[in-house]
Amino acid sequence: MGWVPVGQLLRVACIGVALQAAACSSDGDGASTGGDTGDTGDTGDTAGSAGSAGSGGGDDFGGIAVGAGGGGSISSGSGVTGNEDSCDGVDNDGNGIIDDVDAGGDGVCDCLRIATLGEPGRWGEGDVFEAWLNKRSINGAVDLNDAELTAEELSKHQVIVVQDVSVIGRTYSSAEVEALSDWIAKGGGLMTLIGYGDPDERENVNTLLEPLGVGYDEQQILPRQGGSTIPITEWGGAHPVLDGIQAVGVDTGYPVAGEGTTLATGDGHDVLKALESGDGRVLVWGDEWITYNSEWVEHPDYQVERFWLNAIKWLTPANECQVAIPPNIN
Ligand SMILES: [Ca+2]
Ligand SMILES: [Ca+2]
Ligand SMILES: [Ca+2]
Repeated sequence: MGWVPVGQLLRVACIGVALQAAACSSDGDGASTGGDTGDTGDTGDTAGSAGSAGSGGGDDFGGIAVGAGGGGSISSGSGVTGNEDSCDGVDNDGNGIIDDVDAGGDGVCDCLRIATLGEPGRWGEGDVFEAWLNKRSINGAVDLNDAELTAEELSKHQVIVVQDVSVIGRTYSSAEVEALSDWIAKGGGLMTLIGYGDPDERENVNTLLEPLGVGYDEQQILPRQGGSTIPITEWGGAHPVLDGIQAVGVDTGYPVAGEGTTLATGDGHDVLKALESGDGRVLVWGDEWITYNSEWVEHPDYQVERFWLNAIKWLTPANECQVAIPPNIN
């Protein structure tokens, strides 16, 4: 439901694309000739192609170049090395953490196995999974979209982020819900998002969350006049996910209700809960705007990128793929 002032759109679009590849700079004054400032879908398309083209060595994220074709080599562009582990499921350097590799020092483990369910949102600019994450790890993000959730499929992933699952064309079966719950109990990390705009969007994600006793409430968090996201500034005390976080925006999401520790509240609603289930961990966030990297380009007052780094790290098993988060990331 997002609305971006037209005056900002040109700049947002160019910056958003620049985050993903050199598309903006290679396009010269493309922003002024494009003219189609209102079509956020165009930028999404660009993001998709730029993400895969990014393997060519453009280093827009300050450190790493990911080998072409995924699964290739990842090398440091900043000279930050010193870790002798490699992505093979073995603790090669014997420091107690399997595959703790981050050659670029960007805070995302290069060996991370992360996947998304459903489709990305289309309201903001940029896509955290197509662009930001793909630049920071070898595997990038696996797009499971409407795939059947089976034990075999889920076992391939350490972290799964649920995007818009109102569009998958079915309701998740009890077998799929059970498979997901089992995967979490065995150490999987699940994060759910909401606020994509479909009237039925709560149904499927709440189905997935039901065994955990948490879900999204019916009463939508109303948008604020003027089109900007609502800054969430009330945080629930000491928790690794909240390190260095003062504000993150939400826009037309849904409150989080039920089990878990409330980590964030805004406009009188709980918007973030954290749960542990067996060996796994779950974060339930009441919006989807954090998936648009325009949120941290346009909002230096938000710590969206750091929030993602904290969340992914906390959701990743404690003895796998744990790398340090750089202190200078907002
Ligand atoms: Ca290690
Ligand atoms: Ca290893
Ligand atoms: Ca990395």
